[in-house]
Amino acid sequence: MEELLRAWDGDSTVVHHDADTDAWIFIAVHDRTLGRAAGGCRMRVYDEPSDGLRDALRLARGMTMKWAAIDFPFGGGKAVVAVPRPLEAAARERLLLRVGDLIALLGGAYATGEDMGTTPADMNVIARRTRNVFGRTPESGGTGDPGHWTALGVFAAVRAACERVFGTAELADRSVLVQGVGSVGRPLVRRLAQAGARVLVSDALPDRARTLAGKVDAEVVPPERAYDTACDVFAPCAVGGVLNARSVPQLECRVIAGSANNQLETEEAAAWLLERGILYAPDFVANAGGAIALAGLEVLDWSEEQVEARVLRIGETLGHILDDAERRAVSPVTEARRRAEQVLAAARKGTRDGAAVYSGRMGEETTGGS
Ligand code: PPY
Repeated sequence: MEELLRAWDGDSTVVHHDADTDAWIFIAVHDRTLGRAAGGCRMRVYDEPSDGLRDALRLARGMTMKWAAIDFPFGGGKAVVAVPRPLEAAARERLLLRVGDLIALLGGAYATGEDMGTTPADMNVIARRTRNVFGRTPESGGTGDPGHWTALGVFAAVRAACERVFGTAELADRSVLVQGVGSVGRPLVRRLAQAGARVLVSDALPDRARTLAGKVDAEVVPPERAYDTACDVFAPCAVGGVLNARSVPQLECRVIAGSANNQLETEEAAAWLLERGILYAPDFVANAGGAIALAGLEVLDWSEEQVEARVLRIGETLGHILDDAERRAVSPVTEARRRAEQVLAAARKGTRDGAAVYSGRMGEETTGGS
């Protein structure tokens, strides 16, 4: 953990060990140039606590890129709760309250939300300790699971990428393999099927894949065949690190666009994809729909129509990135990073207006919880 923290280029990290559950809580605040840090809270079992910390640090950096890529007034941050085993309800609740206490302690520097392994109901629990929470249930005043918004953005990205590669954004008869049919993969599959695509679904939980496939007339691909099954578009919507030295040589697709965070295991994977002629839509651009929706609906006072229009613009943004990447002969992810870094650099120089637009709904802790 010392090594990871030393090598990290971020702002601050909270590390907490919970004696009751033997869980670790990591809160990583990567960059606050554009505003207060915001990003989800992931909960899962890791082999080692340090794997949880590594995940938090990488995911927080990804959020810095994501907010900058869409030019939203937030900084990069993420929380990871590394549990030793799935917890029973009471222990889980106590642990989430602890997460809330730590977020409150940060005094508004970081706001959380749901992520892999957490739910809107979990956000309600965290909200008992801090106001800096996105995505509570609608009954509790939140906007709930943003998964369908993320899916809409990925859908727009798939269309934009197909337009570049196949000359048309039309998805009729295009084959799309969706890896992971959770809260984003499922609505994405439905949209793709509606657009006439030939959908292939794969999930680590085979029942989940089979059930959905039956409903939308999709084909089920076993998890171990997700990489070498021929398709036009591969959409990773589950875990990160799926594009690596083992998977890239196997891929039989022309386009990669999905919702998983940190799809590239290492930087080199982007170059390998470029060499193989596979168009990779940078994850932090393609999957920004959830962040846009949470920020738009819960802080910026946007209507659903405004959110929808902004999420669909992910397709245009990606189009510009792909054009410029081609012109500069770099990978799309290199170009997307360059643009994000430009937004951050302009903000650091103070040449852009009003970065800290953050309504009174979140921010400094005033209530002290309950
Ligand atoms: C993500 O896009 O990966 C997020 O974590 C989205 C988000 C944004 C703001 C609060 C919580 C989650």
